[in-house]
Amino acid sequence: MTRSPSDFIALEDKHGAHNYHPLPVVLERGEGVMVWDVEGKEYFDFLSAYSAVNQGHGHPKILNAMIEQAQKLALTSRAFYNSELGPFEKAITERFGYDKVLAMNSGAEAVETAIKLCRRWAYDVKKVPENLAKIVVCGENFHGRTTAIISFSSDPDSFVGFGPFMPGFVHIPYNDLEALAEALEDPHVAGFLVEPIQGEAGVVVPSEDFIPKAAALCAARNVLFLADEIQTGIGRTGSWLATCGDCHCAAGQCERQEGRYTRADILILGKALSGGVYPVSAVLADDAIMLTIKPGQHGSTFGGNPIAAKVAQAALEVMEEEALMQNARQRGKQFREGLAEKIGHLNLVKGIRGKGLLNAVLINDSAESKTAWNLCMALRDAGILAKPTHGNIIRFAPPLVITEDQMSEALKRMQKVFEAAEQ
Ligand code: IF1
Repeated sequence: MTRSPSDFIALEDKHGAHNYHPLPVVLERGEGVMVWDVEGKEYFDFLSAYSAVNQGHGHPKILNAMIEQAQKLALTSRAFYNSELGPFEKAITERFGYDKVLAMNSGAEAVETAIKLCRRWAYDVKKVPENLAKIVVCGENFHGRTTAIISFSSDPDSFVGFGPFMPGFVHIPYNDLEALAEALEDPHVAGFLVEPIQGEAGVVVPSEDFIPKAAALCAARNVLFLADEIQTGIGRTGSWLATCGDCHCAAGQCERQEGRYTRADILILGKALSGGVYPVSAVLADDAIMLTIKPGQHGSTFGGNPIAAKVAQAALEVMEEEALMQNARQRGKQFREGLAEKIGHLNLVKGIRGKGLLNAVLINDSAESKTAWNLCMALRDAGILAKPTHGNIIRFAPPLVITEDQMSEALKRMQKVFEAAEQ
C-alpha cells in the first residue's frame, strides 16, 4: 500500500463504521501544537481533539508517566487496591476542593456517573419518591452519546432513531434563569446539569451571572448543581474551571469572591485530564453525595486504573508547572482581538466569541450552507486544522501551550484564507 492519504481514507471507509465525516487529512505525528500528515505536511492543530490535548501533543512528562506505569502495572480492576489510585485521588480532591472523587474513563461515563449520584442523593437524602427524580438540562446541550444522555439531547442527529428514551429530564433554554427558577418549583427536581460554556452548540458563552445565579437558585431549592466541565475544564477557558469566573485562582482554594467562583455540588471532568494520551474522567463531590453510592453499585473495568491515575496526575501538574491557564488567557485574548482586527470587518464573519482558548467564528451564512466546511478545507490547505460545529460556526481550540509567535503565524494564515473566501 502506498502512503497516500487516499489509501488510508479508503481503508477506514471500507473497514470502519461511518459514524464520522472527518476532514480529509490523515495525521501521523504530533508534537506540542503541531501535527503532521502521512505526507509530512505540517499543520497547527486548532481542535486539540475537542480540548483533550490541552497540554499539547506528546508532552514528555505525561508520556513518561504513562510508559513507566505501563511497564510496572497497567490494570488490576478495582477488585483490588493499587498503589497509584489513592495518591491521585488525594491530589485531585485537594486541587478542586472536594471530599471524594470517582474515577471513570470517558466523559459520557462520567456524566452517567453524575446522573446516578444525583438520583441516589435525591432518593436517599432529599427523599424524592423512588423513580420520580428529575434533572433539569439545557437546550442545545452536549453531554455525550450514550442512550441515557441522548435522551435529553435537543439535537435530532443525536437522538432520532435511538429511542425509547430515558425519562426524568426537564428542558429549559440555556442562559435562562427565569425558566430555571420555574423548573425548580417541582419538588422532584434533584439536579441541574449544565455546561458553563456550551461547546458543541457553538461556543455559547452565557451571561456572566448565569452560572453563579443558577447555582444559587439550586441551593435555595435543595437541588444539586452539576457542572459538566469536560470540555471547559482543566484550563481551557483560562482558569482551572469555567465556573471559576475570572478569579483565576487554583479552583478549590478560591476565596469564593461573591459571584466570582461557583462551586458545583458535582463536578464532572474528562478530556484534558487525560493529558491527551489515555482516557481518564472523574466525578468530584462531597461525602453527603458521593457516599450514597455503596460498594458494588457502580464502577467500570478500567475506572481508576494505575496508568490513568499516573497520567491524570501528570496532566494536572503540567497545567500548573507551565502556567497554562495564564497562557490560555493571554493567547485567547490575542486570538480574539487579532482575528477581529484582521477579519472582523469581512461580510463573511458574523461574530467571534469565546473565553480563554475555547473560541469560535460565526460564519455569515445559513447553517445548511457548506461555507464553514469549505473554509475549514481552505484552512487545512493553509496548514491550520479546525472543524465546524453546528453548520456555520467554526471552533478554534489549539493546545494551551501555543506561543505568542505561533498564534501570530496562525492568525496571518487565517486572515489570508478568510480574505480569499470573501472575494
Ligand atoms: C465526539 C461534540 C465537543 C463534551 C461535554 C461530555 C462529553 C463531551 C461538554 C462526552 C464530548 C466530544 C465528543 C466528540 C466530539 C466532542 C464534542 F462535538 F461531540 F460535541 F467537544 F463539543 N460533555 N465532546 O464536549 O465525552 O464521552 O466523548 O469523552 O466525536 O463525539 P466523551
